[in-house]
Amino acid sequence: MESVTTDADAGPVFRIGMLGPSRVGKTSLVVSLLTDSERLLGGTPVVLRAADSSTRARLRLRRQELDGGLLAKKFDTAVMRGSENLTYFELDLKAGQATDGIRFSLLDFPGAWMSEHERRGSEEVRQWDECRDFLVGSNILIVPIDATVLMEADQAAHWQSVPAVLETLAVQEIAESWAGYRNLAPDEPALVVLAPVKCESYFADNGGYRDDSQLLRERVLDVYERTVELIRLNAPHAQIRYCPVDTLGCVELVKVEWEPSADDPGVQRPRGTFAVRGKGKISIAGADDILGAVCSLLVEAQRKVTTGLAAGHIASAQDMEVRGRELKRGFFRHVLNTLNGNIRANELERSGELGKARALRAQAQQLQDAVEMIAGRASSGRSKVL
Ligand SMILES: Nc1nc2c(ncn2[C@@H]2O[C@H](COP(=O)(O)OP(=O)(O)OP(=O)(O)O)[C@@H](O)[C@H]2O)c(=O)[nH]1
Ligand SMILES: [Mg+2]
Repeated sequence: MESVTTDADAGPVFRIGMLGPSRVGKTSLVVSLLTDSERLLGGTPVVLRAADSSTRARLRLRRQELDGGLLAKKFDTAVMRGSENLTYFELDLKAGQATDGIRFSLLDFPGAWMSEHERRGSEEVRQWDECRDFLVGSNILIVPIDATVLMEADQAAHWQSVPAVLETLAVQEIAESWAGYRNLAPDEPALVVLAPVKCESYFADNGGYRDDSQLLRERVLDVYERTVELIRLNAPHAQIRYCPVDTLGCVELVKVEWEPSADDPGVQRPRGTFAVRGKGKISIAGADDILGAVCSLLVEAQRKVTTGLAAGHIASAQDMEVRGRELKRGFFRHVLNTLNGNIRANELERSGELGKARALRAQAQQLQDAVEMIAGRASSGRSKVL
């Protein structure tokens, strides 16, 4: 029992990697997921919070940028600054003032690193290697896809540029490695989310004028067909979901210009200009489906722990030298600790601190109830299990 406490205390086990090239919408999606979680968790005693001050500061900065763009009433996808560093968002899902919660570590990085050009310095190469290791070892891989690239391509030259603009081969290669790695721990949660973003003009459910959602889905599934196939082949247990998101919601695409890429001869990149609709109030759509899918994974992990299905896995994971230290640390032990709250409560009971033990169990129960409630909510109607 002792080693359980030590392992879970070692830090976050639930890892989420954002996988996508430059300007595709990774950072915006992270901010949307966290912003929308406030609404989704509203009415429950549970909060999803930045777990450290640098994560808090980064989120605030990004929201200010967004608000500024909306106040200016015009939204150019090239105006927002891209990420410059590898960034870990450390997040806690917890009940009220509880000290224990479910810790998530989410990685965001400058997507330009995926385009392996020759001028890269050694530090960039090192950081990209770190990213790749994290992505391959995560439980959840979120793949933001720029919907404007797929929906506004209407000439042969545009379509020829799509693989380079979306870096589909690099995405495919990492997703394949991820699936191979996940297959070494088939009991552990594994989820890939294909998440088209910048979808405002293709859905009629969030202030948009027309519904091209069917075409968007067809195009995404067509372009990422091989990626989905490779995940299925290498990790048959992994869930794959399609979850289109509007991170802004209150904008309409008014113009797209395909411009020659400065770095890749022959490649054209779309530059979209969005007009702000109405009062310019952000209206995130679809992010709740991603949060719901994450909560479903937690519920499933909890079920495995309580029915003892994970016990064999915990034992066998110790022996697997091939898997990284992170994976061996034991996903299920962490879930056991946080969702049950039992281990620390037992210790407190033994030392006579019954009031604290009771509070701890109540918090763990609240967290579990909220996670189950979110997992059980109906989807927005946009998402689909693939
Ligand atoms: N209209 C609209 N614009 C979006 C959406 N998501 C992202 N954008 C815009 O797309 C641009 C790029 O978004 P980022 O989130 O910075 O993209 P990124 O993938 O983090 O880019 P790098 O940091 O360079 O890798 C920004 O101008 C965003 O405002 C969306 O859902 N709708
Ligand atoms: Mg970014």
